[in-house]
Amino acid sequence: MRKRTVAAIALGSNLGDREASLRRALVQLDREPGVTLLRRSSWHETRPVGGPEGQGPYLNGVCLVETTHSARELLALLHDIEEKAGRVRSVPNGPRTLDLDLLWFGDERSDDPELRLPHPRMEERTFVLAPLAELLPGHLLPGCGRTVAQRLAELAP
Ligand code: PH2
Ligand code: MG
Ligand code: MG
Repeated sequence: MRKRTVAAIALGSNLGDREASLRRALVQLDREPGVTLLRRSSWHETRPVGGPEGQGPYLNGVCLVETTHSARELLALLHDIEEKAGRVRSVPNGPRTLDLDLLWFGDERSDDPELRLPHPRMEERTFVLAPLAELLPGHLLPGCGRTVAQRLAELAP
C-alpha cells in the first residue's frame, strides 16, 4: 500500500466566475483516485498583492487533502486542474481564473525551484494565512517558528 500524506493547497481566483472555479477545483481534486478532500476553509475576498494595476479582487481559500500521490504527482494534478479552468500564463502575478499552490506535503522539504516545500512565502501572505487559520490555527510555520494564528496577528494592520 502506498503511503498516505496530508497536503495543504491554497486556492485563488480573480477572473471569471471565481467561486465556480474554486468549487470546481475542489470537486476535481476529490474525484481524482488517490486524493481525498478532508476540509476546506470559507472563501475570502482579498485585494490583489503584486501584479499589474487594475486587476480585480481575489477569492482565496485553503483546503487539506489526503493523498497516496507523491508531491510531484499532486503538483502535476494541480497544474492540470488549472489548465482545465482555462488558465493562461501571461504576465507574472497577472489575473487568473485559477491558481492552486501546494503549501506543504506532509513534512517533505524541497528546494527545487519548480516545487519548493514547504511554500517559502506563505508566512508573508495574509490571503493564505487567514483561510488557513480557520483550519489549523496552531500549525507551526516552519519558515518563521510561529503558528498560523500568531503570524496572522503579527501581519494584521
Ligand atoms: N496570488 C498571487 C499574487 N497576488 N493576491 C491575492 N490577494 N491573492 C492571491 O491568491 C494572489 C495575490 C500569486 O499567485
Ligand atoms: Mg499563487
Ligand atoms: Mg501558482
